[in-house]
Amino acid sequence: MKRQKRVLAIHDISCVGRCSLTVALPIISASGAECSILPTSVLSTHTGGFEGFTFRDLSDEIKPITDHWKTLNFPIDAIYTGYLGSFAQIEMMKEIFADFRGENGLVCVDPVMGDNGRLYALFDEEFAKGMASLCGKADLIMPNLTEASYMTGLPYKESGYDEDYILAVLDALHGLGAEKVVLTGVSFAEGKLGAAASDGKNVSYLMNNLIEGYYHGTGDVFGSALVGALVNGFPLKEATRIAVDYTVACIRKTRDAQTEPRYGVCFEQVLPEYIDMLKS
Ligand code: PXL
Repeated sequence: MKRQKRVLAIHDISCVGRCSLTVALPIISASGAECSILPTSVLSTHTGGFEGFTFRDLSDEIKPITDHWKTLNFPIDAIYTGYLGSFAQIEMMKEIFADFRGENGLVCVDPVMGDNGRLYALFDEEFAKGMASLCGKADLIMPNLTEASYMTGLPYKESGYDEDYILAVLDALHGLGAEKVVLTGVSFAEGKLGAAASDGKNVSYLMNNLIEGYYHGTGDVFGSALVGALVNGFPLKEATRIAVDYTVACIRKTRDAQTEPRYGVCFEQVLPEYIDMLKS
């Protein structure tokens, strides 16, 4: 029987404030791949800008769900993990990788934990160590510079990066065990921002124009667009180019629309641009 590419996206559901699964599902679906999901927790909103959010850990559901899946024996082309709801889920993810990684399957870990030099609410340094060990089980990891610093112990720098610093961070990230690393938040020149993509041999810098301001959920937009491009067969460098350009298009749209940044970026209206990039 013929089949479509399938991505398994494992993130929380933040009901309001576009991030994690409310972003991964539509973007990966737009890439043409089927997006299956495993929710790690349910929150009324994300934790970055709303008072009084609710949080329910779904760890108890994970094993019954995956036990059922094991009876169905369906192929998965890429597993994409993001925000995890508890420390215990880190070990659960390792089991899922072992049980569901297909023959040519790609395991992508976004070690979602923090930004701007700080961990998000609900995470601590112990969690960061756990995330570092999960990164060791992935084929591809996509931290930002904050997450990279918490996982490698290298100092966090807010700005003023040079290539030596970025190469040292990439080297330390490869040291965690992943073959491919895409590091976000890299900048070498004023007004430019992007990502460094390393396959362990070559490093490419994929840059675009910096748009001032803090836009929530862009890491998940970037990661989803990257995974969508990779399952469509784009090599790492080209997939990263697409993810950078799509994320910047989303931010530009949001800036022009003047919507409240904590509600996430207006990624929906630029999905046609993403689909066009995948046709190129
Ligand atoms: O976008 C990352 C993210 C995902 N999920 C939850 C979050 C955040 C960032 O704050 O709070 C629940």
